[in-house]
Amino acid sequence: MIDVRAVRADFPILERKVDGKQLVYLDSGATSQKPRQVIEAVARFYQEHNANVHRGLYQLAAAATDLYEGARAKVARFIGAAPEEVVFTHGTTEALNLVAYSLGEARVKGGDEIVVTVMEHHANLIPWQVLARRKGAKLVPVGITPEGELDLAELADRVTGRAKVVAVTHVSNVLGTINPIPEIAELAHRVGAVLVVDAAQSVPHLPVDVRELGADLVAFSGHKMLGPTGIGVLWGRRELLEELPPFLTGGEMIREVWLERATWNEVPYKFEAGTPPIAQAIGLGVAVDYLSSLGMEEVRRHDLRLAARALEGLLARDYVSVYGPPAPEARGGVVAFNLRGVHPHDVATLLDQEGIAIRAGHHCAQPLHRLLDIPASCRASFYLYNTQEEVDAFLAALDRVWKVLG
Ligand code: 7TS
Repeated sequence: MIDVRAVRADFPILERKVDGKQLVYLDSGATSQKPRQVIEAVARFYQEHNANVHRGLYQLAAAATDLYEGARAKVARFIGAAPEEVVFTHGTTEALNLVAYSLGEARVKGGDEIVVTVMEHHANLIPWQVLARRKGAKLVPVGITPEGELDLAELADRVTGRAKVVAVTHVSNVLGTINPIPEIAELAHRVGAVLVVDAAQSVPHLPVDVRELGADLVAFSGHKMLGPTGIGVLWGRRELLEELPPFLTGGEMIREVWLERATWNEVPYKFEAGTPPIAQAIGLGVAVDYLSSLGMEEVRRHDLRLAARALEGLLARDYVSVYGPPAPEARGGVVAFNLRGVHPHDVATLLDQEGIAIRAGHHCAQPLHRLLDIPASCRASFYLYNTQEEVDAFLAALDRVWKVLG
């Protein structure tokens, strides 16, 4: 079991007051807070080791390169991958843009189909829209069941021989739904399609082994898993990464350059043009150490306990509508909801006056909100530093909001 008191002592921001009230941070789905181990590692890099990587012949540059590559090895171990399959990007969004561009160049032509779901974050939708338009390919959306789970029967129908790509989120950032990726991988691979998984909400919260997942390309962000902003990961099967053309071009990603042409570096460097986010990658390595020391099974158990308590409390209030599966085990650590007839922005604003930070809006999932026939929703999301008392404080505060606005 996670010793949440000990964990909280590692997160300096949690001591902060908001308008004199103790901060209750329930927006880790947007970005997580950072333990001092990560904050100190980033500061230490700039104070003691700062140099550019992969080019300097002096000791400082060699140390910086070792730290950067050491972080890659840690991230690889964390997801059950080989280091050369781990590409550092600036975040999930950049990783998915890279994939849509490069996969588009290598594998997609006019008339082909790209299967997406209605629960995608815009980061796993717009790049595919742009690719479809560029290539004259067709975007094929898959819906959800009334319970808020992916409609697997519809997915099986949609993934035909015309599908070149299936792009799906592992965990919905609104519904919380955990999608059965191994099952989806089988459907995709049966027709020779590539499976791209947006793992931005899963790698921070669940034990994820990319081999067991069965996907071909997996993207996630450091800042949602205790790491710094500006660092993300694209994992890909080595053969596929080798086949794909580069996305960004320039320094670092080349082997040899003439005035009129160039050859590409080996993977993963082919996809890391320019100076990478060095301090951020090192910070992510320390974040991964932190998560590993607690154990991702324990992190999952802790999130689940909190989300289950929140879900139970929300479902018991007749003035609340909850979106997504009613069973907590079917979900990650996010719970989206609305108060009957109350605008979600008003809910978030009143909770903020009590020091409680939740997110309200469309959470970069407008098509999903349109389908649910709501303009926006409130979302509480939990992580390893949240407590049951915080969940209870949130529920009690909601009752007060309802008294004022209901
Ligand atoms: N995919 C999913 C499922 C996400 O939840 C997010 C960020 C992204 C992609 C994009 O990640 P980024 O690091 O490149 O921005 N989600 C959210 C959220 O739910 N609230 O703020 C950001």
